[in-house]
Amino acid sequence: MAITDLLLLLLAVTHADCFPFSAGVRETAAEEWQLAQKHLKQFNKLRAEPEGETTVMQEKLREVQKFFGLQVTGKLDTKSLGLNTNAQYVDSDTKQHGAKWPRTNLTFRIVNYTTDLRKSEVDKAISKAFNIWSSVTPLLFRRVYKGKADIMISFGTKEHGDLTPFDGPGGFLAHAYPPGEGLGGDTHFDDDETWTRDSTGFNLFWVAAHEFGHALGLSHSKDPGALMYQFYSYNQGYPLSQNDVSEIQALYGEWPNPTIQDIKPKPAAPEKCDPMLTIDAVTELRGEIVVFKDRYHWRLHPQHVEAHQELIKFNWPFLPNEVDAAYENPQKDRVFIFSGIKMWALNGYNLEEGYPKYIHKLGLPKNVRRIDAAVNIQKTGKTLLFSGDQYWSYDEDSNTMDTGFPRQIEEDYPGIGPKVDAAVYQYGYLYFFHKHHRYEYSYTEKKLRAIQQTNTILNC
Ligand SMILES: *[C@@H]1O[C@H](CO)[C@@H](O)[C@H](O)[C@H]1NC(C)=O
Ligand SMILES: *[C@@H]1O[C@H](CO)[C@@H](O)[C@H](O)[C@H]1NC(C)=O
Ligand SMILES: [Ca+2]
Ligand SMILES: [Ca+2]
Ligand SMILES: [Ca+2]
Ligand SMILES: [Zn+2]
Ligand SMILES: [Zn+2]
Repeated sequence: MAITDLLLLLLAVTHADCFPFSAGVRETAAEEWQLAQKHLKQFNKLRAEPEGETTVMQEKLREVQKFFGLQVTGKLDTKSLGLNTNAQYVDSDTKQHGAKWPRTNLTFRIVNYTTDLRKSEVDKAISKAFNIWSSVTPLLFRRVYKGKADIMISFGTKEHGDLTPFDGPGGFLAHAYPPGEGLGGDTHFDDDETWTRDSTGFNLFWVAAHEFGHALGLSHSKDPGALMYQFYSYNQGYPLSQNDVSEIQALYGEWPNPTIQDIKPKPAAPEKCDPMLTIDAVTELRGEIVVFKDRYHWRLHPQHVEAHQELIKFNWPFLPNEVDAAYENPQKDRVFIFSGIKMWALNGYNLEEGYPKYIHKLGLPKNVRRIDAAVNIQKTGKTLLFSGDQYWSYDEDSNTMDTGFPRQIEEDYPGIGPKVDAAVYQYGYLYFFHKHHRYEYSYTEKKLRAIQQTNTILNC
């Protein structure tokens, strides 16, 4: 039986696919990249093959890891944002379409325990993880203490009885078998990981809920905000997104007696090519464009057509769930993020010391409670800060507000309306976003040149 889930730590391979290099891709790097992709394809092919190939597979994985670790990341331009090597990759291309349990009453047994947590804590995490799925479907899970259960749960290290050995700390975190007899539904956790109740190690409840999704027949979701997304990204609060709920209900139906009120699936990820798309903020970041929308962001590398979507928290766990405005100061190599009356300075994936700060430290009056949009004009060193129908000009060299501001947006930038959602400066043009339109403004001529749809920025 093929395994549905391999949780991989460390290597965000699909990330690499989206933005492995900075603007100037050298030929050798591009060649290496092609080679890496070839390796990855082979690796995926092996992954899809039945057990017995597992040693080869593991070897291949190590090879790929080594390859990426030593070659690709080694060749990264230090100024590019590159791979988020903190990313934990959950891997599954063994689609389980149609595999489901023929009944809704299922049994589980916790065969043994990790020593990282108290037994009662493990019990609690496991039953909470089952409850996540039973609260939205007619599924019922009953715990048994001996003999066979549909879902046998165990912790093991290295070879642990199914010829699919774990790999020590990092790498594979857990795996689960799709519905079926015997090994079907069984869920194994790598006990070389540190299992926790919080986010300090790997959150057992979170990984268990994800794995049980596979044990019930789900494959991975494309929605970066879904529990069934391929990357581990622990979040407090209700873990299911609308996408997870739809998928499980497609298999088992809806919960016939919806009395539980605290079920609030998170809304699905915004679609980049939705003609009515509006955005929260946009900035450049070391040559890439980053577009913020709800709790998600897209990253668009100049060499790629496809924008890559992730949760904001995935790359910057310290940022709030939603942001108001963002801009880059390329001289200082910092990106500034605004949300409410606070601002954060990013150095790549890291938070600059001394942040978050209050936006009033910039010299804004106290009655400004949020920034709608921010943009840095490279050639003047000025940063324009928009709030309501006014804007300010901040001098990045002297770190002071320019006199003569605020000014009315409509007076200086006629044609874009009284307010802006987001702004970015590229190729000598100022781009303003308001609702589902993008306004292209010539900075030098102070002239509106074109109006497009907001999603133009995402190559739609
Ligand atoms: C499932 O379990 C519930 C509660 O124990 C029971 O009432 C019901 O008849 C069972 N259904 C099936 C199909 O076994
Ligand atoms: C738990 O059970 C599994 C499967 O029987 C076994 O391989 C593993 O060694 C056990 N782990 C511990 C910590 O006893
Ligand atoms: Ca089983
Ligand atoms: Ca491991
Ligand atoms: Ca905004
Ligand atoms: Zn998975
Ligand atoms: Zn196993």
